[in-house]
Amino acid sequence: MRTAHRTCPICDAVCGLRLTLDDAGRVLNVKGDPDDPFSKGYICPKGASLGKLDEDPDRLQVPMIREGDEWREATWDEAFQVVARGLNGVIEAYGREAVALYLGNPTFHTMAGALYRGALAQALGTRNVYSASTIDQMPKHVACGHMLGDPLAISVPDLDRTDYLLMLGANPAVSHGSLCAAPDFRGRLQALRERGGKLVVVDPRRTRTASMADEHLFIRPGTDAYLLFGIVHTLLAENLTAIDLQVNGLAELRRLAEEFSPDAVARVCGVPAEDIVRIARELAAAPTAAVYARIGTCTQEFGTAAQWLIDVINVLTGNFDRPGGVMFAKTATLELGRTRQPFVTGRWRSRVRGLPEVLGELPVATLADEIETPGKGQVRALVAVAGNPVLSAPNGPRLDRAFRDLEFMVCVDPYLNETTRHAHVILPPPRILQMPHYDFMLLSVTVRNYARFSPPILPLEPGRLSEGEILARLTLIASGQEADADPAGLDEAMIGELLRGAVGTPGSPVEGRDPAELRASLQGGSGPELLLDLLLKLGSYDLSLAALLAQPHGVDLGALRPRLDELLCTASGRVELAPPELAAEAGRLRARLATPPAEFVLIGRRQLRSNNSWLHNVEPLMGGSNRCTLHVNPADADRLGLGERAVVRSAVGELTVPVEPTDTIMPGVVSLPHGWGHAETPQLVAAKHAGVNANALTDESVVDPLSGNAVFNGVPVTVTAC
Ligand SMILES: Nc1nc2c(c(=O)[nH]1)N[C@H]1C(S)=C(S)[C@@H](COP(=O)(O)OP(=O)(O)OC[C@H]3O[C@@H](n4cnc5c(=O)[nH]c(N)nc54)[C@H](O)[C@@H]3O)O[C@H]1N2
Ligand SMILES: Nc1nc2c(c(=O)[nH]1)N[C@H]1C(S)=C(S)[C@@H](COP(=O)(O)OP(=O)(O)OC[C@H]3O[C@@H](n4cnc5c(=O)[nH]c(N)nc54)[C@H](O)[C@@H]3O)O[C@H]1N2
Ligand code: SF4
Ligand SMILES: [Mo]
Repeated sequence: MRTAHRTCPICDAVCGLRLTLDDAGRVLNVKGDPDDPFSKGYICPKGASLGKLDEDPDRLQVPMIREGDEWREATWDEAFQVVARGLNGVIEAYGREAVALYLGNPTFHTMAGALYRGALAQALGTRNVYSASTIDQMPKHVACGHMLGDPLAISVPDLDRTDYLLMLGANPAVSHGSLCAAPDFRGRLQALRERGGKLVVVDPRRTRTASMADEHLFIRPGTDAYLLFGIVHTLLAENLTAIDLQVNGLAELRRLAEEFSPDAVARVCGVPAEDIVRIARELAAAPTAAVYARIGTCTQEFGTAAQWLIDVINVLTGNFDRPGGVMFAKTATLELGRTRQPFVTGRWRSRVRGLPEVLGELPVATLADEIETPGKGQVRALVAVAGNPVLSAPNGPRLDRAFRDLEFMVCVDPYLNETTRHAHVILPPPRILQMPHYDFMLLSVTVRNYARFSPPILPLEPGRLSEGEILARLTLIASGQEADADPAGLDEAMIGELLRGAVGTPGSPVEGRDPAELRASLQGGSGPELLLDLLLKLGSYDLSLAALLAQPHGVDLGALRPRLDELLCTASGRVELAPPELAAEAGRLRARLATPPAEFVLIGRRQLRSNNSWLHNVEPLMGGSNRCTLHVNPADADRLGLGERAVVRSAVGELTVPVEPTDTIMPGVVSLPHGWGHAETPQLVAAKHAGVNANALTDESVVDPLSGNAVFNGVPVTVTAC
């Protein structure tokens, strides 16, 4: 028996785990790591099942090649040769735009994903880059980009110090937090209340988080921007502002907020005007306060407007970039991707619908259009890494059909699933325990500054490729090299480029040094580890891979400190409260008031023992409340005469689903979890608990226009008895 430590890679909470393994490398149990200074032993049922997930017999062990309907195992060399032929064939026949790239959610969690996503996109040289960002947080990037100049400058609520937390469209008691890494989020919320603070939750459902709050307010789905404008209106009308930053656009903001009085917005959002006024006053009066919002407010028609108004409120109340308000983490690694160029979107547009590029990506809501619509630039091949868009993207069934017509598709994924079954080649990453782990992305949104590196717990079997090597080889193929090109070549190129940039950057810890000598001093057993060592050495905490290896439980780097000065990069040098792109949303909000509300709207929900589409093959996590049912308010269920099952129809699809009446959901709203719909999967456990694909109902033709983000909440539907 032996003990090993590792960060959990499943959700955003970055919990430290302590695993016990037998001599054969089997996981005997998984517990929270009590010595982790950040998670302090916290673990959830998913983390506790990491061993079962990792040892799932349905995980692919070797590359798979599909010929017609038949799958066969292949060697890595053969698989990469087929990939090279397939991609080069499409590129030669139609050009690089004919290849699309889709990067799924786990590319934000794995080292390989974080380090090679950019290189792979660049090597493919296509504008058809898509990712889970446009079905998740893209509105947040756009709002931060316009207000602060930096789309990656995402603040988090200072959970452990705030006196008042207004939370919209997030359910961290189930999701464990998102764009806010805080292990034991629930415990931190309890602590907030125990120290006399107040928690207010705004959600169309009385969630687990709402039921532990001081106050829960139902809101009509998709209308958060109205509610938030009502709060802004009140803060300005009652002179409750306490702005302590250099801002621009206050007069314009005042003009925009004029028409969104609490009375005017209450009719749309369903939150009573007196509550809106009271919350505005409470936010202003609290010693410190933070407004935090997540997926419920992003995946809606006014997603970007909502993200904008949230930070407007944080600024107006004097809670932006200060302890107890919202703050910015400072990562141990060099902050990459901060170009300090003015933030612009729409540098190119999608071919069919003309949707703007954001952060180098196009909206996944238009991927099917790009595959199906003939003409120059039509997508004919797809590289999909760690994603399951057939279940996760709007109108998934249309993508399911579109993928069938691709001339070539390669997936990097451990499973044969609803998406990867359309691939010609699947390249499986090794087991989770065979991969090193460092949260490049998530450690930029922690509620304390923190770092932790986990070396691989188990060695790779001879001949098995790490995920880093898989992505590096794909990148090399995409850049025109041979199928057997050495992945180390890419790592050296990336290290060289970073070093050359760093030695020439004034103020860098290695300014003026010799790149060759610095390269020689790097340590690490793989490309990703060498890159991590370098990025730590270029960071501002004087850390290295060796230093993190010496602290296997992680290092606490202190409470968050104000640092807007380092991040703000608008042309004016001020926080923009009413940038023109966002200000224009007021007009769209006004226009929308004329549309009569649908009788029923659909929203999603997350489940404690699930994670998007890929944990349903783990037996210990199945059962209990982890079922794909339609939540309906009992009054609605009675009125509609719903029995055990109902038929739900939207503009794009129809589903028959089991009904679960519950008064936790507001009347006029129904909720279906996403990630289900495993009817045709070879994963044996998941197939027994198939459920239906909620995204058969979500409409890919509707997006939040500024970010291109998909709309999963507030989808008009009809519900009838079955
Ligand atoms: N257990 C579990 N954990 C997860 C995941 C999972 O699938 N399962 N997924 C992970 C991922 S990828 C992410 S992005 C995070 C997301 O983390 P969260 O953002 O916390 O996600 P949800 O639990 O879906 O919470 C969204 C809430 O928004 C509410 N909502 C829906 N529509 C509206 C609306 O119009 N307005 C408002 N105010 N609320 C609305 C929903 O009822 C729901 O309670 O969770 C991560 N963690
Ligand atoms: N209706 C509705 N739809 C939603 C949402 C919603 O709230 N409602 N939420 C959206 C959100 S927030 C997100 S993030 C997206 C997620 O969208 P996707 O990222 O497209 O979907 P996932 O289900 O997370 O799929 C992850 C895939 O990665 C694979 N995988 C797991 N671990 C690894 C690994 O280590 N390496 C590799 N290469 N692959 C791995 C899994 O097998 C799975 O196929 O879904 C979105 N879809
Ligand atoms: S909360 Fe998230 S990170 Fe923590 S153990 Fe659970 S799945 Fe893993
Ligand atoms: Mo997500």
